Amino acid sequence: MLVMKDIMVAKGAVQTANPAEAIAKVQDFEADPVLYGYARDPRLLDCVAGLIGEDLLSIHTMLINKPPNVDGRHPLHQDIIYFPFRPAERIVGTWTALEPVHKENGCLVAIPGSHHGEIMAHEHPDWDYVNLGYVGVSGIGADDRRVHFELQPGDTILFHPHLIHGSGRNRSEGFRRAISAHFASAHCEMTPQLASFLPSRYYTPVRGERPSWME
Ligand SMILES: O=C(O)CCC(=O)C(=O)O
Repeated sequence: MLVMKDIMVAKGAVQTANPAEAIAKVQDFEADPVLYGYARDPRLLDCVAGLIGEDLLSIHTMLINKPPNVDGRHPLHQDIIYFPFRPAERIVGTWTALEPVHKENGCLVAIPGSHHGEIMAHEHPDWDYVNLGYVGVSGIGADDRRVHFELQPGDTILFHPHLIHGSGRNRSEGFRRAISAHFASAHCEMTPQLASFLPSRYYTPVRGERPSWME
């Protein structure tokens, strides 16, 4: 499990009232039965299987904690750049609100139709504080085509890994928490060259057949 501090807290630009306000993300929670219960939930897997088939691997998990008082923006990006699996059509991301999310607390945003586009070049945005590993599509800024996903707890988005998405600042007094996972079909190819420069992750069969490269 990887617990990521918010960059403003890590750099001492913001003092926190309690430890929860210091955390930006908890990644790779496969070893935690409660959190990982999300990625194993049959209701979620049924939706995922409807898009990419019954043989499923979970390839990334994340609790996203956007605390108040920090920048916390997530630049507009495509998740495909983080995964060594292809084709992209057989990867899907899920993102579930854990509390009401809206413009004020920095809900998820996305550019409609962008999943039809190619993989784009990404760069670190020119912001004063950007969390480690957060990159955005080169030159994109806050694109006016973006739409906001205002959701209630439990509402879940499923999205293509080419979809350009991100999130804004949390301007509320409270947290903006969400839980998220990515899944790939067990019939995807895994590209060792790509895998070699990406962080190592848990690739875990969660339904159906295992991929042949795991045998
Ligand atoms: O929940 C958010 O603020 C955006 C998260 C996201 O897009 C990501 O971690 O790739």
